[in-house]
Amino acid sequence: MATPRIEITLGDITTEDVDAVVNAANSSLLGGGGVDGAIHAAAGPDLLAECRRVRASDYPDGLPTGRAVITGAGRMPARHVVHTVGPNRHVGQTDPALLESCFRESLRVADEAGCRSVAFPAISAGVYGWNVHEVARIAVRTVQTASCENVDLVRFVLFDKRSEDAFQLALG
Ligand code: AR6
Repeated sequence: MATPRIEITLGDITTEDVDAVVNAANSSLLGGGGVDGAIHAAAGPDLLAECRRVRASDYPDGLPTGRAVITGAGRMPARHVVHTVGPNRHVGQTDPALLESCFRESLRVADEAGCRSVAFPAISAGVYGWNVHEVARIAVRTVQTASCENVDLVRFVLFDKRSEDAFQLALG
């Protein structure tokens, strides 16, 4: 068991050649805008079909905030997508423990699936309205205190310079 090393990069997470890409999904698991829309567009219809099956069989009421579930990655270079639901500030979900849970659970699920490399976006820093500096602090701290059997690389893939700077600052 070891703590994964952290990399920070600017880019489009859908092009990452890692074992698992984390999706900032919503509880429906059926796609949406932002990074979720980009991942479904890049992965193609097989991902949506698998999400529908997972939703129907395991989460008929939707995936709860802070939880994570793994699927294939369709046409993306990655092998898996880990879908997690971040807290939505606009509906009063302001507890940092919920966001910490997204990063911890996603890492745990990827680790259990044997993944060695995992790419994360800035979960909840877009439509769900969290300050990217707070997201970055929670994300970095959660990975730095994690202990994994298989995951040895976590790459935060940020979509804009401001987010990249926030993560660099949090990493110190
Ligand atoms: N690669 C990396 N990061 C990206 C990409 C990309 N291709 N596209 C956007 N981002 P958001 P949330 C960044 O809104 O706040 C969806 O509709 C984006 O700039 O995607 O967790 C879901 O279905 C921002 O920094 O996720 C949910 O309904 C970060 O990813 C809801 O939005 C997260 O922004 C989830 O909202």
